[in-house]
Amino acid sequence: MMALGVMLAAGLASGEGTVEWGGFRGPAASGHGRVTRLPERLDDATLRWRVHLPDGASSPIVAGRRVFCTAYSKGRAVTGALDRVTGEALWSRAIPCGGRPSNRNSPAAATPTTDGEVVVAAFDGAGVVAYAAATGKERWRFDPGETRIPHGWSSSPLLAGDRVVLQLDALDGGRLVALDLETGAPLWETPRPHAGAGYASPALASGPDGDPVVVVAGSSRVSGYALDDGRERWWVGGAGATLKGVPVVHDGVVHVNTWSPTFEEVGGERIDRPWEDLLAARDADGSGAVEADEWPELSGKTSWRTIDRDGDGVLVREEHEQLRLEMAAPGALLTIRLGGEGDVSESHVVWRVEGGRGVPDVPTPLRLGDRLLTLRPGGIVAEFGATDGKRRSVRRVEAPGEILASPVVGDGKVYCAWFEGIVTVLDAESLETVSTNDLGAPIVATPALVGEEVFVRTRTELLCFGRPEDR
Ligand SMILES: [Ca+2]
Ligand SMILES: [Ca+2]
Repeated sequence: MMALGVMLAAGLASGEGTVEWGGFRGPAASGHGRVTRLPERLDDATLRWRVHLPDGASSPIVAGRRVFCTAYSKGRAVTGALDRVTGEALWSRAIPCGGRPSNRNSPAAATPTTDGEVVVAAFDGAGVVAYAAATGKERWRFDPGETRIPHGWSSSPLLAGDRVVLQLDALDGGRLVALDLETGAPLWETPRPHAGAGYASPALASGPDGDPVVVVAGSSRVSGYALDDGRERWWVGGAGATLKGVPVVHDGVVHVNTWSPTFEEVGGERIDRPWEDLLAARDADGSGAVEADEWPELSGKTSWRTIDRDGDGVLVREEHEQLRLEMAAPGALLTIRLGGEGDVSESHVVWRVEGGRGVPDVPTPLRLGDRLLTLRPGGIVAEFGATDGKRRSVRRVEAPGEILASPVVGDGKVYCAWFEGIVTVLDAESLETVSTNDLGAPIVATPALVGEEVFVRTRTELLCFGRPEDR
């Protein structure tokens, strides 16, 4: 039974247009929840409801009384709304989906976004679809075409005013596309020829003149694009190969984590050597290129798909050069001052930490006051000075395995959801562990923090937790 307090809290927040957690990482993609108080433990005592969901890697979002989720089931891309207080299904819609699920990822990997009126969902293999938030009535669809990328298109759509921005990076190049939120019609499209495979999502920031700028982290570059017409206003080079997460915009700067595979991870056999040396070793038929059958150990594997960008079965000089350029920049945590025009690689990089402990791959860093909190596999929690990049502490919490979800914070508590199903709650000040909670199923999605509630989507369920005394 729901107590009056819960009903009231949800009721007060349920006015149309109230959007508490409207996209990936919540308000302004910050990872900071608009909350009153949150539970210290996620267990039977704090569980308010749990519902089964089809498989998915996307995060739940919340607007007023509704929670929205996406999922993938038997060739269908599913979008649904649930009652925030009871978990009851309000509506569910499905469209055909040609994407393929995997251990770590899903065609439903992109987190949907909403302004409280419309929900926009994106799927690998099904494109983008918009529904009325209240009824689930379909408003429009957009087909981005095929996106060649090893783990499937996963970038979350950005809702910015009257438009939706899509980052469509792929092995053979990328695009940034803006759609009209009302109709789904394309407003502009900007090619991103330097982009390779990437899974990052765009973020919204302001330019020096106050104009909205879309910050995009992709292979080789972090860029700022004008929201109004899509022109690239500034960029910073040396951004690595395959980026995830979302740029963290905070008070005139943006923090970005980048990642590059090691040479051993792409081919093993000294793929970083000059093209002429590679040809001498591999080009048996003297064609001036390396055909797949000239590198049988690699062909058919992810590493071959990574280097043969256009997927024609032939490795040519341009593809090799692009790979070397990306891999020349190791994984890093970098902070860029917003603004400037053109190449601001020299002028606007405030600090850069390359490699080493605490530099994250998949999870987005969390800004906590003058610190940046980062998560690494094996329970590694690190903090960096946000203004100087100095590594302040590295600790290990009780959580084995991978980390794919991003940390989020509310009510002085940081929630870290590890792939093996452990959610660690940390004190946001001391970073001491408050509780360790086993939810019993893999977690890829970033939790949502709203009001008095913590929403966690595992691969099989959506769970809602709240403080027991509030029931
Ligand atoms: Ca050849
Ligand atoms: Ca090729």
